[in-house]
Amino acid sequence: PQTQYLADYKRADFTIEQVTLDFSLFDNQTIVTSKIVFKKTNNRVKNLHLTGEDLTLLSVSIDQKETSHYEVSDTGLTIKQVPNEFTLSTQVLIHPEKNTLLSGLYRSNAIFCTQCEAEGFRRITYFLDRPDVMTTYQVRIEADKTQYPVLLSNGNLVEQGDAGQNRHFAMWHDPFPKPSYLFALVAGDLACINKTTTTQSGRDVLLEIYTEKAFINQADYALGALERSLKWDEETFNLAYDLDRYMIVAISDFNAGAMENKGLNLFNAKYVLASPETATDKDFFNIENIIGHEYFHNWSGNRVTCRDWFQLSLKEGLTVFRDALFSADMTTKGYKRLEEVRTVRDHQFIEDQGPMSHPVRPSSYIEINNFYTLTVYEKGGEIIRMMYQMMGAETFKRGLALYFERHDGQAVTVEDFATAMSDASGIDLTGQFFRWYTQSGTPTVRVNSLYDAQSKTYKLTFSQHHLPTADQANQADKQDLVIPIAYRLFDEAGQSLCDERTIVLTESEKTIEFGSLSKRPVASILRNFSAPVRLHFEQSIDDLHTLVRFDDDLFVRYDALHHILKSAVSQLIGQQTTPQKTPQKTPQSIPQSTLTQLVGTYEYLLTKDNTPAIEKAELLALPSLSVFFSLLPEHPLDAVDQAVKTLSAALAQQMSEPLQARLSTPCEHEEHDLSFAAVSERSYRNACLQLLSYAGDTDSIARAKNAYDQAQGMTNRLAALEALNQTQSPEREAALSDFYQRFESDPQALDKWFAVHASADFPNTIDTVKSLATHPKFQLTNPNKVRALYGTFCMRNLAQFHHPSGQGYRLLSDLIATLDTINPSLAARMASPLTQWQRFDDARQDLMKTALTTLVNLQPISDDLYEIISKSLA
Ligand code: B3K
Ligand code: ZN
Repeated sequence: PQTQYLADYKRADFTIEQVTLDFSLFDNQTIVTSKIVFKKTNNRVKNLHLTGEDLTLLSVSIDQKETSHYEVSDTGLTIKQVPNEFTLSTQVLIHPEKNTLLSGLYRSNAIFCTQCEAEGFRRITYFLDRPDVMTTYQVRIEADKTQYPVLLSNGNLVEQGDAGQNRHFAMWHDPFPKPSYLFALVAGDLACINKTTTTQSGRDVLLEIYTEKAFINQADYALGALERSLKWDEETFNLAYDLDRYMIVAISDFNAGAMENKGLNLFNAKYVLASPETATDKDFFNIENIIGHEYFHNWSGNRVTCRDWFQLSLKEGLTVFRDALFSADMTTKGYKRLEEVRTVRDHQFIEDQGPMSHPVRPSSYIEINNFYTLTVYEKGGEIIRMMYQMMGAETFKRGLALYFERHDGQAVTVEDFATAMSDASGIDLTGQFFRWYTQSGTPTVRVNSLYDAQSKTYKLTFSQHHLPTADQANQADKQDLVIPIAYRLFDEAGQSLCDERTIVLTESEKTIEFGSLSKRPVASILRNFSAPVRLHFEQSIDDLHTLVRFDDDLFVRYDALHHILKSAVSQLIGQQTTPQKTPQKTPQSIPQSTLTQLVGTYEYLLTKDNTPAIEKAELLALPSLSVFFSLLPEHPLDAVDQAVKTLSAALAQQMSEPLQARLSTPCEHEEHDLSFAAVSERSYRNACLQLLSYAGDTDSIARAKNAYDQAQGMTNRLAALEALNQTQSPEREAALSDFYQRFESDPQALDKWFAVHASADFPNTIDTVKSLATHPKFQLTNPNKVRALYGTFCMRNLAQFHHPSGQGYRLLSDLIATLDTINPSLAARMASPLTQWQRFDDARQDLMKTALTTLVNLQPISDDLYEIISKSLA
């Protein structure tokens, strides 16, 4: 496999003036005829090289004359001695009906659809399949009338009609020049709902959602979310939609979450279809967020796109940040921010530590699909957030406006973005700050505090530290960054001592001093997670409790609570590992004082605190085993697992009364009510139910079963099922079989059924997973099913996946080997749990590496999988 380097970028030798595509769709083959107008950008160039994969070439002509001056290879077509300007016509035959890669043109449940980002268009026809070659598309689609009554492509419908032999055609024209990765086509028997909305300038836009007929009654929420997205982007950034029509199509078999093709978004059905019976409030939240994200790409991605794929974060980081602002406006800032914090700290930091660590703008790759990562997306979004934090909302808006004004219609680089933002703000983002884009790894910020009672001064010293990473292995590769750190001081009763301020750390160490403090203050640092760093700040347990109770920053409260819980878990592990002559018989227990203080803080949250309910729920939710395991890297998984279980059970018992009291108050909202107040109430109550369920006693089983039986909507039903899933009880079995009967024919809801099985922390779960893999509703060709069953087991069921026998690793490597022949991009993604072997003990490391070695020796092996596995063994 070949490595691509950013440093090798060269602009294309040809521009494409326009393209006309004709698709003749049949059940057993598709013929694609293309007419492309090329013009040399450099007259010394002789040959034209086009990319193409899995295409059968039928004919080639130049300016209408058939030619034989060409060479075909596995990766492309080279036309020899071409004129300076000419029209190339090719005809190729492709097999969408056999395409299980879900890249290029493929069929999903009898619907023809496309996925072209990043390099899927080359599987449709020979082309300059690179994002800096932009052109206008005219597309004709012809297919059987009965099977494919709906024929869609980008832009405007210009003509449709009969084509004889029970066939029909549609012709689409997209007036906006676009790169090939934004091309889309859909043909199928689809139902549609629509709505007309009006832009601020008074233009009508037709919004349409298409789905399989059976599910069209689950599309209303998505349509509403789309309308809210249009409105929000105009109100917030003054960015309006630019075509007369915006279409979204829900597809069952989809590798990604969704795709922002110009005027014709394709979505994973999971992020379109939802009803209160089949989807949770969290599903609705995700749908709104992703609909927003793809819509916002129309400006940050489509109108201004990437020069090359190394610049992927140019569109993704920016759009992640834009969708975050949107979702925060639709819920609360704190709630949305915690969701981001979890993604970055619990997952992106792990990516940074592992074999695939890379900067937000990578400088090399083998397979670009492997770089649609948390680093490019989420850390990329964090970089934009830091710009926003440093320049303020208004200046940020001006910067964005300048960027779009300067680069509309262009394919640009991350530098172009940083330059526009610098020019608008007067803050230099192109120098030291720019290292955030080029340096990999998670910085550590250490904070030391010193209070001097005599002089009544308090000093905070901040320092930054950067460790080598897999891709930048020398300490010399790591330089100091620009790190905005928001902070505030409180007294020990939680009274504020100053307003929030931000220190921008540019040097390796810096001290700030506060005067006139008659007592040692409590510092609230890295408020709102103002930079994607690990914070090392030793605070006393009392200070942490003060912050949890009284700080007005949800992130700091959440983080302080995690530190308290971590310390309790670590105390428990300390007891376990105390050397003893005879094996420990007495059950471990948390010191009473620790427990009392913790329970006091939880009771405060439940009864006295007036935080919005949806945020309270976040505080009440105990961190997962995997979070504790990351917080306590010095301890083996098994010890952490044991201690977390002890802690959870103790808390559930101690908190039983106040939690039950909270749950006994009647609900104020109907279960099908999707208003923010109703969602918040449900989240809070379910957090209480979940916490109670850790007791695992007969009472909590009965309570959860009762909640399951009473449930009308999916939010409450799934919460109850997850509570029951803590115990191997007949009640759990009964609920699971009820769930199956209800949702047998709803793929999204059924995915939850697979996932609940796979997440159960029982020794026999692995056998359940194996047997569910042969269930008639399970399909390896459907990424959502693979992720629901295997993804949940291998990525979210730490204790069972990492069973010391290594059977989990074997299960996963067998799966990956099979998947690599079906869908390499998915296979490569599924490999991530194995690539993290460095985090585990020696015995597990050996077993994981054995699994990886088996995989790296697969013959054949895809580039996707090879890159991930070989890097993790390097
Ligand atoms: N741009 C697409 C992701 C495409 C994934 C290709 N492997 C969705 C998004 O980020 O909006
Ligand atoms: Zn995106």
